[in-house]
Amino acid sequence: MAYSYKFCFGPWNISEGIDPYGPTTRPPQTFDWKLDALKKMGFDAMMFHDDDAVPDIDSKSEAQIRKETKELKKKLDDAGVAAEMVAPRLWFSPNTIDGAYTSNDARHRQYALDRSLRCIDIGNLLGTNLIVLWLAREGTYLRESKSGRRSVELLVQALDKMLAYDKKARLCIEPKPNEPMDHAYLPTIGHALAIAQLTRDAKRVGCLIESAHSILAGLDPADEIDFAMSFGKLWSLHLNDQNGLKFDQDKPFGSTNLRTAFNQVRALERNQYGRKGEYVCFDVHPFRTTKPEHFLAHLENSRRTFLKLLAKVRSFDEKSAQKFIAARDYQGLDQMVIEHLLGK
Ligand code: XUL
Ligand code: MN
Repeated sequence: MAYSYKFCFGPWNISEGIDPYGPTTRPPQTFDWKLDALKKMGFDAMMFHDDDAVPDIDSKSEAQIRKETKELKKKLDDAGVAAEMVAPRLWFSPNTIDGAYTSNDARHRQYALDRSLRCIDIGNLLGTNLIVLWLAREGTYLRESKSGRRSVELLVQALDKMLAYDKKARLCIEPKPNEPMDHAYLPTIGHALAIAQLTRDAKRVGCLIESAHSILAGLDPADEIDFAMSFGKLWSLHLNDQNGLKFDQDKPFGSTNLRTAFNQVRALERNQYGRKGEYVCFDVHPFRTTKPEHFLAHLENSRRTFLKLLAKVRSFDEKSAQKFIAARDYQGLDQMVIEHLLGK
């Protein structure tokens, strides 16, 4: 029997429209409003940065962090919503101006590590052992300011300390090739899976694919999905869309390229993504022009597009496709895919 997928998004996906050249265009909403919206829309889980779970986390004591996390867990339980993952937000603090795990300042590296360990604690209290690491500022504007070799060593040290801190924690690397930096040390899924092999427990280091990040790396996200899933390493997913090699756009899933989106859903189906409890998360943002009354449309639309593409994947005429493939008639196959997507 065909199985169904579970869906997820984060509080930051109900965003206010600020960009580097203009202010917000929609009023902020409270966390409770966002959780209520998620529940009403019938999503299954919420993903968190550590400071989505505990705002102003750096100014709070361990005891206060525990208290607030437990309060959040109660809210989630009451709403019947799971916490999918927790990610340390390592890119806002004055301590991470020169990067986090690879900062040239040992005190700042320690800050990044301490914050990551607290993030594991928060995950445990929220009922998830999945820790997502998007490294943001681990790149450098100036190649000569850091040694790439040393940075890899520092990254491995940080991963090892997290793995040693909690034997159940699973570290999920979310690669992105650029933005906010021009380059990153872990730009692709290949890099994420390779660095896992250098750690003390490679089995507990996996990855998260974001469609836009793969596209920014010049790769096809469907190929990244097949690659990661060949290693059993795709533990989370941020579906969205992206118009070429520009800034990260976090457009609704399928917004730019329906066929690429179709192929991502196809890769997920062929690899049985979700069978081990993984969620389909949408890391999408409303367009800046979106009015407050359409605040949630990008999330509903992303799921709607996903489900419509899932129906297209499941009704794809595999037999006819195989005939075209056997005859090396890829022209015919191409048109068949286009007409299938266009519908009657
Ligand atoms: C940044 C990005 C992040 C991560 C979580 O491009 O995608 O929101 O998903 O830290
Ligand atoms: Mn993401």
